[in-house]
Amino acid sequence: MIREKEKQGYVDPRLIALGFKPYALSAEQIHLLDEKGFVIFEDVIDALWLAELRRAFDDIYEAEGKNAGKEVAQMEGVRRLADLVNKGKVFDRIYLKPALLSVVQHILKRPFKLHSLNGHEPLQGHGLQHLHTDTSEPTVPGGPYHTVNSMWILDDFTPTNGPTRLVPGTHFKPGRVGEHMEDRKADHPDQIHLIAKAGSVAVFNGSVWHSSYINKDGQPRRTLHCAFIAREHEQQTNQREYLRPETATRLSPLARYVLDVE
Ligand SMILES: O=C(O)CCC(=O)C(=O)O
Repeated sequence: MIREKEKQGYVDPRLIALGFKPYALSAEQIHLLDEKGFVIFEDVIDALWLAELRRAFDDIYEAEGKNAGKEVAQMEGVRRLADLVNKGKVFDRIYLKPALLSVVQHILKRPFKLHSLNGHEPLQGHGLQHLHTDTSEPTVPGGPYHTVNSMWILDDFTPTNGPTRLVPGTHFKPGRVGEHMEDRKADHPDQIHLIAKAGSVAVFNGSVWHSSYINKDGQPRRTLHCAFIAREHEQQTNQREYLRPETATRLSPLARYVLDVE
C-alpha cells in the first residue's frame, strides 16, 4: 500500500539539534524503499561537482598506485578507493546529503553513523562479485536493519559496463544469502541492474542482496559507495582512527556526529 508522505517517521533528535533538515520522501519513494528496498534519485550531482569527483577519483587512484583501496579492500581488475572522507573536500557534501540521510533514518529507524566512503570501478572483463548484504547480521524480515548503502554514479551505468545488480525485495529473505542460493556469483532470476545516468544516486537497504557486475565493454564505470551503519555497530572505516588534522579542521558539528568523531 502506498502511504502518504512520511510525516511521523523516525527522526534522530541529535541530527535535528545539529541543524539537519530532513528531506520529505514522497509516498512513491517510501513504497519503493519498503517493498523493493531501493530508490534512485536523479540529477543529484551537478555538472561541475561531477567533473570534480571524477577528477578526484582518478587523481587519488593514480597517486596511491598499488595501495589504492587497501584501507578496506582491494579486488583484482577493480579500481578501488577507500577512506575518501580524508582525501578531499570535494567528498564532504556526499555523506551529509539530506535526501540520503532521510532514507537512512527511514530504513534504520535509530541513530546511525557513516560506515565508509569508498570508490569502485570494475575494468573490462572484471567486477563480478558474490551476491551479498552489507552486514554480518542475518536478515530479520521487516528489520531491524543494520546498514544502508548508496551508489554515487559518476559515469552512466549501462547494461554493459558492469552496473550494480540487486535482487529487489530480498530484505525480506530471512538469514543469509548462502542459505537461499548455492552459487552466489550466478545470475539470479529476479536480479535487476541499476541503469542510471551519471549524477544519479541509488540508495538501498544494505540487507538487499546486491553486487558489482562484470564490465563487458570496458566503458568507464566509476562509482562512490557511501554506506551507513546503525550507531551501535563498528564502522567499516573507523573515522576516529583515520581522521586527518586537515579534515578535522573543516568539519561542522553535524559532520562530526555523522562520522562519529565528536
Ligand atoms: O559497485 C558496485 O556495483 C557494488 C559493489 C559492492 O557491493 C561491494 O564492493 O561490496
